[in-house]
Amino acid sequence: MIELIQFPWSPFCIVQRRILEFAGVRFKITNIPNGDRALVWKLTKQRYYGVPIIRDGRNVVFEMNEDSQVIAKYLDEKFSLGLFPRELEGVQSILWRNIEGQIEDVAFRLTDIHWRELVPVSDHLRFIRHKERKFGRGCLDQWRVLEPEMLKQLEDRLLPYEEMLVYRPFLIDERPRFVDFDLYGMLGDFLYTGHYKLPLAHSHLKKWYRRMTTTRHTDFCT
Ligand SMILES: N[C@@H](CCC(=O)N[C@@H](CS)C(=O)NCC(=O)O)C(=O)O
Repeated sequence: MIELIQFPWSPFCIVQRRILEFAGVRFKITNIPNGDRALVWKLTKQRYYGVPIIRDGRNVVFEMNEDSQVIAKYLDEKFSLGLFPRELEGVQSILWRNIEGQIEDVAFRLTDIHWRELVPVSDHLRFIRHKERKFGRGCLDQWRVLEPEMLKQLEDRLLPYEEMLVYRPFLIDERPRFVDFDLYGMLGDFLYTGHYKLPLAHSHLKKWYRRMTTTRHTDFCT
């Protein structure tokens, strides 16, 4: 059985979890503390410390760089999900850079504001140290101050996606492609704490999000 190694509010982990659910296969989730990547390090033979990774029998699958989609492509091929049709490759590549850049950048900060509710006490020190080394001293408190501004920024950055969904049930096609799962993961992270809702003005996006929560590959078999 496929094993997904993750922590539950990670946007990138939500992407792969939803793809596995969409595939309709049984899989196992192993949660690790954000600050302890020993299992990932061991399984990848000291080649990777990020999440998610998946283990599928003897195969351990993980990303090669910031823009690779190795795991999603592995699952797509294994379960013939149709997430990466060749004719959509270019447009998907441009979109996922925007989704994992512009959208993720705001979403994860808004979630991290509530880190005390998410991170077990045993992991507090490692969590703060990791964030402050990457984003500077006091970053989590600064993000709290910037919360209203960041919410507005997210709403603005989501407008193109809302516009795309006026005409189609999914972002670029009549059925979900990889970018739908990618955006779903970033928004799943944003919604994870329960402190936020999707922007009221983006009504098509809200309906799409609901659709994306339950959609199954079998809904689209011809
Ligand atoms: N492009 C990668 C990004 C994965 C990623 O950034 N994961 C974060 C957690 S959300 C991580 O583990 N970063 C490394 C770290 O925290 O040390 C993917 O799609 O999996």
